[in-house]
Parts: sequence; C-alpha cells; structure tokens
Amino acid sequence: MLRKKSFAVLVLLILTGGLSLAACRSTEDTTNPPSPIPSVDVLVSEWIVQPKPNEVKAGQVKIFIDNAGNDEHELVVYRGNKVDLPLKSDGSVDEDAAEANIVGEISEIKPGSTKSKIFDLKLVGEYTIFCNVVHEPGMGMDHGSDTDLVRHYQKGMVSSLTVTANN
Ligand SMILES: [Cu+2]
Repeated sequence: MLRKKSFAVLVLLILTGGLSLAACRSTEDTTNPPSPIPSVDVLVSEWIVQPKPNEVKAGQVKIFIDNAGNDEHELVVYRGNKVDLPLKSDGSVDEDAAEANIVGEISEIKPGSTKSKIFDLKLVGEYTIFCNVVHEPGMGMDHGSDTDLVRHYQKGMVSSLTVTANN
C-alpha cells in the first residue's frame, strides 16, 4: 500500500514535470523570432547618393554604405525634406542649425570601403540623406581650377528616403 502511494506520487511528479516542460516549450513555439532589421543599401560616389530601396518601414533601419568613388565621403541622415535643410551661405549644409533633426551619420567612408550603422527611423515621413564633406580642391577627385572649396552637398550628393507606417 505504501509502495503504491509513493509510485503514484512519482507518476504525479513526472506528469507535472512533463507538463511544465510542455508549457515551456509551447511558450517558446508561440514566441515570434525577432524580425530582421530592414536594411537600405546606399551607394556613394562623386557626386551621387543612391539608396536602394528608397522607401522603408518605420523603426530601426540598418544602412549599408558603399563608397564606390575615389574621394572620402560621409552620410548624414536628416529627418525632413531637402528643401527644409538649412544651408550656409557657401552652399554646404549647416549641420548645427539642422542638429535637432539629424538622426545620425556615418562618417569617414574611405574610397572603396563599406560601413554600416543602425538608425532609429521611428517617425514616418521624408528623410534626406547627404554627404556634407567640404575640402580644398585637388584633395579628392575634383582638381578644381578655381580656389573654391569642394562641397559635396553642392555637387549633388543628396537623396531622399521615405519612411512609411509600420503596419
Ligand atoms: Cu561626399
């Protein structure tokens, strides 16, 4: 009789153990795997900024940048339309004035190299991505004949990226 009782307890233990294990497993099964962060490939060169795709869902976005040019570039991510970008009198972007809407940047992308960074593009709308490198003529691709500095933004290194609702 005593033996029978302890057997019953053992069976109960195994059963409950099995049940809790099963419960554990089913919890794991119903948990969705973390969805991969959407990415945008941006090609930069003299004098282009080409995002692919140019539209992405709101949230974290991984930007891969590929410098196919001969000059060093950077990529600044600004929340807003290009027409709203504050410019300095010389035609380059006034990053201090734009600071509140600058989401982040990838800097010092050497010729022929790639870099990536995750940006938090949580707000829906238009974003502008651009290169704001300014240097003396002759230091990069542009061996300008005038004494003006080479301003990549002015040369056309700007493009737009649209962030759409995430549902
Ligand atoms: Cu540039």
